[in-house]
Amino acid sequence: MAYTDLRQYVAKLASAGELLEIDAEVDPEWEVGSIAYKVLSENGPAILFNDVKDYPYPVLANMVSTMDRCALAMEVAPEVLVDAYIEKTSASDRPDLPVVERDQAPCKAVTIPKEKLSFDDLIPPIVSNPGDGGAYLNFGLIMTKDPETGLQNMGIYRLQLRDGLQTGFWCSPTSHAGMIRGKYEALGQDMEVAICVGADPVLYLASQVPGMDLGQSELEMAAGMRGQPFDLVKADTVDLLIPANCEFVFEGRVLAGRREEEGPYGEYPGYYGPVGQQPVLQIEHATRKSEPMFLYTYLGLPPTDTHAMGQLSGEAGFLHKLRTDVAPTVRSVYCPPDMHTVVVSLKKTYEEQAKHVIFSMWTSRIIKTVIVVDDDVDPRNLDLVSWAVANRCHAPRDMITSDGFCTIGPSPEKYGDGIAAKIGIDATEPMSGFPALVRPTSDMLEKVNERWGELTSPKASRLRAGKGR
Ligand SMILES: Cc1cc2nc3c(=O)[nH]c(=O)nc-3n(C[C@H](O)[C@H](O)[C@H](O)COP(=O)(O)O)c2cc1C
Ligand SMILES: [Mn+2]
Repeated sequence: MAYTDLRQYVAKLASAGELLEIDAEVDPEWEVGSIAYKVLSENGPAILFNDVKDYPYPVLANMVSTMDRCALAMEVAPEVLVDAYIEKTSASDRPDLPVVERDQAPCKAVTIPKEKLSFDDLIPPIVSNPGDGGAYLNFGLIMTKDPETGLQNMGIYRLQLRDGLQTGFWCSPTSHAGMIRGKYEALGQDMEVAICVGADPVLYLASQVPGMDLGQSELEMAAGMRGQPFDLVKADTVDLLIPANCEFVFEGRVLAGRREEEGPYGEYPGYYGPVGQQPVLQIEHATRKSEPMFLYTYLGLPPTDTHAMGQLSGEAGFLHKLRTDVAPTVRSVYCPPDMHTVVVSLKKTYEEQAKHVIFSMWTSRIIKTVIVVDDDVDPRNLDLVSWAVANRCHAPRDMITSDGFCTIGPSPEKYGDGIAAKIGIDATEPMSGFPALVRPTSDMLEKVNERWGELTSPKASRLRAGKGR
């Protein structure tokens, strides 16, 4: 059964042992981010902050920051997560998106009267990292509409909170929202926006599916991934559809031609992004559930929600691409959570195949480093991967670099206007011949496996203990 809303997902997190509830009061200015960072760096659970200082509602953090939690979000077993993601994001028959009446929409249970509208009562002023240029609303599903086609887009863009019910609105010019905003700017018109905070986590995963065309609907994608229709409702003051079961809705306009200083902001490479002149969003209307829960994501060094969602979409997308473009004998793909590296395990069927894998992965704008290993190496086992690089890679022959690629992401290592270099490491054995590997034969290991129960029985352990070992 698909999740109806964020609270149902939180209940699932709790029953799966994936939730830490913190009842003590915590400070949004430094403590929420620090706690989220600590728990993430220990690969810990999602966190429900029940008492954020001076804020009336609970705040959920780190909701999909591991592949296991992404699997919970998609309601599949972790072992089949990547395959399920490939299948569901490429499925063509997606369930409907029924539009429900306004009074049936839980997200509109409470409308905040205009004269009482204030960020203070609605948004916890969380500063993720000490060098950030202030508090941000950073995990809202942001709806916009292409003024030429009328088609709606959904993505996540950070919003720097300011006085006067205004926020910064930074979106990369290569994102759909960036392209759409450019169209409004050219028309000299404000851009209508609806920000939906807290919903079925599948909507968040769908918002990050890469490679979609401008105009392709992330909402439809989400319905497909969820395998069930979900309800939408018309926003009150802007011409956009929003998930009926989200926790908070903010409606407003990005002001044509206006620019203000935005940033700095701790970005996913683990460095602060620069201050820039960015567009300004004016919030004019807000509604909420009767008992809403806010949603926050820590951003900085991996792992975070951003890295886990990138890891999932990367592994799925790259596995699919390599199996179709290069070879069906690509065994598996691992994306470490830095967002720019991919390790591919391949059963080579001709000598140069690893190079073809490298070039295929270089065509992705996000990938900088490609490591190819043989199919006897689990790409997730970075110790074995580095063993393969040490023993199977002859650098002058097997390492290739190339400069001058357009790339995405705010890594400080890039130079010029988003230009970066790429590296490929072929750590596969040459097919022309290599010494035999040192290890027991598979026959020997199979026999050991057959005896495993006997070898590890309590009696055998006692005998071992008796020998003083
Ligand atoms: C937590 C989080 C914050 C993000 N913040 C931004 C942002 O501020 N600006 C941006 O351009 N992309 C941001 N992204 C990435 C976009 O949401 C992502 O590229 C999305 O697919 C863009 O969708 P679109 O191409 O339909 O606009 C963020 C992603 C996550 C997970
Ligand atoms: Mn889009």
